[in-house]
Amino acid sequence: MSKIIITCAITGSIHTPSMSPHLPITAEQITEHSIGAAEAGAAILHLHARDPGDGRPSAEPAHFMAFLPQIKQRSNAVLNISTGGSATMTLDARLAAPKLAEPEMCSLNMGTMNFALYPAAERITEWKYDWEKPFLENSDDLVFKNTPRDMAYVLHEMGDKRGARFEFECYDVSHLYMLRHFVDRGLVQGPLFIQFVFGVLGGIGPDPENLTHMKLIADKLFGDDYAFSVLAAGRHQIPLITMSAILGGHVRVGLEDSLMISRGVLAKSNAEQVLKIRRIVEELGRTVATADEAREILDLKGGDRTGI
Ligand code: KMH
Ligand code: ZN
Repeated sequence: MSKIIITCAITGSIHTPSMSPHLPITAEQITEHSIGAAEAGAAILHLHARDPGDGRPSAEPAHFMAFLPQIKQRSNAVLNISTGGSATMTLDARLAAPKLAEPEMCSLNMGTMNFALYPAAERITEWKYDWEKPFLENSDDLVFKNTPRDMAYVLHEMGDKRGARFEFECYDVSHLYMLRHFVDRGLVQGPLFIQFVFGVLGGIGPDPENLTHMKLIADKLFGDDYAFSVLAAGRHQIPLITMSAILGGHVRVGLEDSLMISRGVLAKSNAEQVLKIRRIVEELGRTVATADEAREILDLKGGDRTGI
């Protein structure tokens, strides 16, 4: 088995400030969490931005540029910028910062889908900011739009024109077939890095049987020319990614995907989650990849060839 790549998704656009006081919001917080995660063993940092005033998800290039150069200066980690942003944003808004930063990696969401966050609203009793409740509740009528035309556009703008490689976010088995379609059109080249996403309401559920099935179909569609990683929402995070490590896959942690470190206990930092999965995978006999080893495995262009 090759070395295992730990990706850490630092803040995302799903959780809101009322859910955890530890969710990084400002550029300084996102920087410190990122450096901590990298020092703990994350080779890849998956990044979104937030408005430092009230913590809402932001696509503003200035918000990204307030932390990207700082992280780059202090760490060799691969910087992976989300092109998913938040489901509430237009594709042009989602792409503004990645186009400017020309990162080594960016995410690519492989299908249009529901992205239902509203059940989380019921668990919150005290709201920190006015925007949070409607943001979560209105997700009962929200479409996360990623049409084939959108995907082709992201592949062209970020891949062909800027040399980025992709974290292909696959929330269902159907998304694997969509990815295969883009391979067949010659718009995507291996080695592919596929993120199997479990537990988003609107995507595939967090059952172990679904992971073995996703892997079975990916093996069939992509043969040896792909690597997979797993992320799972909330309490399913550690069990499902441990299963990925056992099956030869890579792992993703981070407060984007889960705010917890164990049952009923909030994670105080992203680094805590990195250290936890690192302990587990090392006990299982896997060796954690450095950032440069991840660059080699994923055939990335190099940290010196970005716009950051
Ligand atoms: N939020 C995760 C479920 C993206 O940023 O493009 C998937 C994700 C999407 O990270
Ligand atoms: Zn993300």
